[in-house]
Amino acid sequence: MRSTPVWDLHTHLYPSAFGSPVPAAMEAVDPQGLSLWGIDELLTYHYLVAEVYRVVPATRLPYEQFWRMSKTQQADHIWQHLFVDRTPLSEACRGVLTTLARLGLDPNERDLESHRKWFAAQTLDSHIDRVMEVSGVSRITMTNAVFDDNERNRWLADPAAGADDRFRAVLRFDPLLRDWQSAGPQLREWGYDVSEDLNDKTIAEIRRFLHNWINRINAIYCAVSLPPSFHYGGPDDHSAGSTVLREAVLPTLAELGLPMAMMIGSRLQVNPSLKDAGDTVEKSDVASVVQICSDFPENRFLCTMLARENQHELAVAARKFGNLMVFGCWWFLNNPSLVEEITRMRLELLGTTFVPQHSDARVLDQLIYKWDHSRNIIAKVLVDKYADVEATGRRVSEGDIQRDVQHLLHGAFADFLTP
Ligand code: RAT
Ligand code: ZN
Repeated sequence: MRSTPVWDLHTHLYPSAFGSPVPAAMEAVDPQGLSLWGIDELLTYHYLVAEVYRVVPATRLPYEQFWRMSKTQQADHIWQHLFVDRTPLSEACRGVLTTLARLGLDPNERDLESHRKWFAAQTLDSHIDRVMEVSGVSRITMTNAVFDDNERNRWLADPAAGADDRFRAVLRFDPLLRDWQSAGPQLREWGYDVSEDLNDKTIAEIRRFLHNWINRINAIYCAVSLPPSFHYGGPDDHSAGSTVLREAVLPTLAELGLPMAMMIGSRLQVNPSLKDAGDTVEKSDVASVVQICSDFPENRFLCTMLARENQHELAVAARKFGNLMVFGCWWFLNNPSLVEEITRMRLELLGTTFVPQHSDARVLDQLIYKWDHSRNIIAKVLVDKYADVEATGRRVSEGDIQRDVQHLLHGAFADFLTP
């Protein structure tokens, strides 16, 4: 489990060609750069922004004041309150310590400057290699948000930006399914002849848009995050989102042989002052996933859900549909107790036919802790399951274990991409 390479199927990481706002040895800083790494980015991860507002509330530090602070000042604030004044017990805090320790830094060091010095002496490309080696990640899948101006313009300016063999691209287009009212005018601005009405011409133009961008970035799948209220009601469901999904997105993906990833259950911006940390979780509708898998047998679906309450029903759905691949313990589920419970349940219902984890890393170095922690839990669950099998008298060989682990960390996803 520790030495088998992982194909991480969902991250928010980028190759160095996308620019980096982090100071590094002999490298130019790109303030809007997308490739995040280093100690200040680790400390200002949105999971930790939410946590620092538990201990220094907005009545003492108004949100606007926090967002006006420089990245270094924000990191100092989080370090002081979560790592110096308190024991860093939460999973996101512990993750920073695991990361520092596995990079050879001292997790007892209270002086942030010494960590900063170490990171500032690295160069990004060699640091990417180092982090991949330490974390055992052999391939990083990006999330390429085409409706994000900063990212889209980088692809347009440098078509080769994604050509780094360590990375793979994923076309992400949430507004297309969540908000046709604003996605339509955007497409028009980009030269696609769409109207508000989802007529045949408009559907053909959405398909052309998808083809163009899938080809431009060489996407290995397409992805959306859907709200807890997401509902798909079958062929008679004429809501804009369902129409775009049924008539434009899924036929395009079936034609190209690419899977569609649905990440369902995040309710956006319940506290907008927290920015990326302001989203929450609510229970979602597994019946819609079942309907989609049944209505589109020519398509393949990757699915993860955010609510703990949806996990059992989703795993059962995967028993019914070979075109459904359940993956990951997403965001608020990425805590040891929940990863263990969910992985155990999935193994019991699905054998090894699921992808137990993805990192969702936003900061390169997070690959280290996300995979270190997850590998330990997946191994613990497997040990129990092998013991149960051996209790029947059936022997489990080292070769069996190697094959199973390789499948869980790499093969299940790779095979699903190219069946
Ligand atoms: O887990 C996260 O970091 C979230 O903020 C989201 O990025 C989520 O994973 C997503 O891809 O929408
Ligand atoms: Zn994500």
